[in-house]
Amino acid sequence: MTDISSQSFADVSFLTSVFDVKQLPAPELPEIAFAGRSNVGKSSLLNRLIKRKNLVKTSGKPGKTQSLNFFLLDNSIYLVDLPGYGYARVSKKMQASWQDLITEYLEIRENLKCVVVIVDLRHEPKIGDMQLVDWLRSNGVPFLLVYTKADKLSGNQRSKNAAILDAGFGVAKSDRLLFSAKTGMGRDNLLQALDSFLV
Ligand SMILES: Nc1nc2c(ncn2[C@@H]2O[C@H](COP(=O)(O)OP(=O)(O)O)[C@@H](O)[C@H]2O)c(=O)[nH]1
Ligand SMILES: [Mg+2]
Repeated sequence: MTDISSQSFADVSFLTSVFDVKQLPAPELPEIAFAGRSNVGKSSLLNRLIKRKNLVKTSGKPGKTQSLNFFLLDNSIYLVDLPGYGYARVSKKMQASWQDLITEYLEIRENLKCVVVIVDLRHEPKIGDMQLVDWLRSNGVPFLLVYTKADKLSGNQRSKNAAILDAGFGVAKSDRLLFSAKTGMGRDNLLQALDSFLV
């Protein structure tokens, strides 16, 4: 049994970028994937999680990540930064090819324990997020919702917005958590929640 909350995070390294499922590393370790709209704060969340400043590249250029980027944590767990979706300025054709890659990956990846679906706490559920959650549900892929950028709202607004997102996605309070890459809020909760997927 592997868990993530007891990892030292002493050893985290970039492993590989995958542009085609044929390039996927052998599925010999449990894997957690991170998905979200471009610019939602996915790279920032990953860096906060692994206690690194910028190992996962954050960028001002949304829609840049076109590959599945694999990181190896303490020789025990693969963490995968999935391409951001929903960026209007990339062509339809390009959006379709990313979607194909992500869908194929999610369908075939036998060691995938959980997809962390990251959404912005400040906004209402967006169509791309709803589609992803619906797809994960109907395909039986375990997922966890994380509402990020919580530092940008007051306590009151946080609960209000979280309730709107819960209703939109049809999840219970226990199926999601609040996070801030800026302050580190929610990191411990996230690690603990992920443990329950890794058993
Ligand atoms: N205040 C605040 N800003 C954040 C947070 N997470 C990300 N950001 C900012 O949002 C922008 C996009 O972040 P990035 O991690 O590159 O998003 P990605 O495209 O989803 O990987 C950057 O300017 C980050 O500094 C957060 O929790 N709080
Ligand atoms: Mg990113």
